[in-house]
Amino acid sequence: MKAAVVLMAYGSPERLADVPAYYSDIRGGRPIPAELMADLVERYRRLGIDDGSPLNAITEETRAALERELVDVPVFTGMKHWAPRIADAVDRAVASGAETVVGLVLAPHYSSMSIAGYRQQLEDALGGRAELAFIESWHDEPGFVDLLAERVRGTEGHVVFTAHSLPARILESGDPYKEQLLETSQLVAERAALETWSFSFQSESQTGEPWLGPDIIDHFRELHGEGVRDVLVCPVGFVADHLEIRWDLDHEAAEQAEALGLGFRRVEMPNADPAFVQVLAGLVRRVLAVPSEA
Ligand code: FEC
Repeated sequence: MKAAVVLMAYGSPERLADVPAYYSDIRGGRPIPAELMADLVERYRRLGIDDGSPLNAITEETRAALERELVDVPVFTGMKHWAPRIADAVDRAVASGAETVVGLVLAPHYSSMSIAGYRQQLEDALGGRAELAFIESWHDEPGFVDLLAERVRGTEGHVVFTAHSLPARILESGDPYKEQLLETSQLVAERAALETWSFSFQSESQTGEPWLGPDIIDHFRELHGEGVRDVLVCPVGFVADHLEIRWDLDHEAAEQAEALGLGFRRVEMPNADPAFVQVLAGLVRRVLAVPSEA
């Protein structure tokens, strides 16, 4: 049976001039207040995207490494909000002769407001042309937990696990997102034998409704009030360096920590680390029921 992988990522504008079209795609056509647009353009400018988009480059590096690892299963990148689109990746997978398409998202936790959207785009594009093997979530994958545990083990700081916030209304429909995030954090903390850790959300958007909290900025204030003096931030809901890491954490959260007199460090992201690529390859092999070579 011939298979191909559609490796899905959020996607990022390639240059500053792309930001309005990219933001419109994220908003699904809903109007964007001018000040929010200006603010986003400024964040990307300060990130230096005209010299290269970190996320798109890392996604390509990860794709190529995964394809080498899988040997005879081609891997095509599909972005949720930028090019190459998920639909283009699906067309290329089908053209490669795949009878089964594996859908794998570079985000470990399921939510109706994140992974379900990737799945919808993939299913619409596939239109029954091949069998779909979609990996819904991999938040408790032992290799992923080990990889994060390696990065926090032995720290003397208080570990703050983080993930992208979502509108709080997701909890009313029994969405597993928050539960899965706490499970990953708990598993990593146990594996690394951490003495002190907590979880907070980050990167909330201004959409006029309540989002899941606590937000990391408020959380730092609480921790400082409790006597914590050093934090090590470990994002569990993202796997690559991008705007939400390099701006929201390395700039905004770090600035807040400095104002409080809190020592701030962040773990390295998995990016295209060979150990992380092994984790992804294991997920694909399992869903295709191909035995691991290891
Ligand atoms: O580096 C980059 O260029 C892209 C960084 C990036 C990642 C990312 C991941 C997630 N998001 C999730 C949910 C939402 C919801 C909204 C929303 C809005 C934005 C905006 C930008 C943006 N997100 Fe994102 N997200 C990234 C970037 N995200 C830019 C728009 C400006 C802003 O609000 O700051 C609100 C949409 C709306 O207004 O309707 C909801 C979730 C993830 C993690 C899972 C995943 O990676 O798919 C959940 C990376």
